[in-house]
Amino acid sequence: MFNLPKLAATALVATAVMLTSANAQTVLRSSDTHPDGYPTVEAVKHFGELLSEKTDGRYSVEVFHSAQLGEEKDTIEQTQFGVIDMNRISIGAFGTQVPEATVTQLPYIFRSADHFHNVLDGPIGEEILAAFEKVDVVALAFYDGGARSFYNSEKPINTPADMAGMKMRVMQSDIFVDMVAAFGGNATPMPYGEVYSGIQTGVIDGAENNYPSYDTAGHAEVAKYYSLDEHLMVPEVLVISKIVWDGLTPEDQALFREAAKESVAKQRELWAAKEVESKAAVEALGAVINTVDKQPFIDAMKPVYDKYVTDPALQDLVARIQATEG
Ligand code: GTR
Repeated sequence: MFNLPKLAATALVATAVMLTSANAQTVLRSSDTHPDGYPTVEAVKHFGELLSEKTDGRYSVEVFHSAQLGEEKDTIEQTQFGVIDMNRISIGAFGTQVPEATVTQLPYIFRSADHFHNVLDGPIGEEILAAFEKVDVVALAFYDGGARSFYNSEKPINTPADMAGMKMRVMQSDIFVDMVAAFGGNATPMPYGEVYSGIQTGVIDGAENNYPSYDTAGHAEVAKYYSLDEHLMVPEVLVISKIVWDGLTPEDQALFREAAKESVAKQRELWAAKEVESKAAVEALGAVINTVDKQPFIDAMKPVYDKYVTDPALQDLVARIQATEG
């Protein structure tokens, strides 16, 4: 009869000892909207392994994939409040909260994957990462997110005029809404997890994303026309809650940064392979892929630049990005 409380008390003491001991382990929860196996999910797992090695097992990471912790916008708020420790998200999901990061959501700001890497791997990338502290997260590294193009259930898009009247899902970011409007379409902001049923039920005609998302979220099943206008290359970013960050020693903060930077090479390798694999997968499913003359699409984006790049500091940032080689 007395055994049960005694056992419970012993367990409590054991837990307390574990928590106060120098070998205490902290498992950080990290969110991702993508399914297990997706390049970003695997990269954050790899980051966790590197971190664990560097901290002799004091820190490790558990990745909650497939939006188990919620849709991106909600998980950002939870990360800001310290409810979720870490997050791998698209910069697009931050909307226009961080002006320096918003420039990466300007259509056609990046000319190629090389240009994207040259910008983000250098001082401009560091400047953009540092800007996230204003919104209570610490950004550790950028991952690849490829080029985003429009897809829909109706017809191939060859010119911006083909988008007239089409309802296109976008991320919940004003700049995405203005972009679709400038192309002549009707933007419908909605969470990623609602896109499949949105297209299936005809609430929207289509959306825009890279090949791996188009493939793994099943969108190719319901929207078979994929038009390669490649209007955006939005970086993925790995962030940690500022509340969690401020509780780390400067030495551990340096190890977190190191592990994050080291995980980038792995993500890029996985990403490059996944783009090829996903393109083949959607083609096998019957996706109709067309190329477009990009110039009219580029020209149509002037109002978006005029609206979002008014501040002289941002004009300078955009000019420096454009002047970067690649
Ligand atoms: C993907 C990105 C996700 C999510 C999604 C979306 O490319 O990796 O993080 O932002 O796009 O469109 O919502």
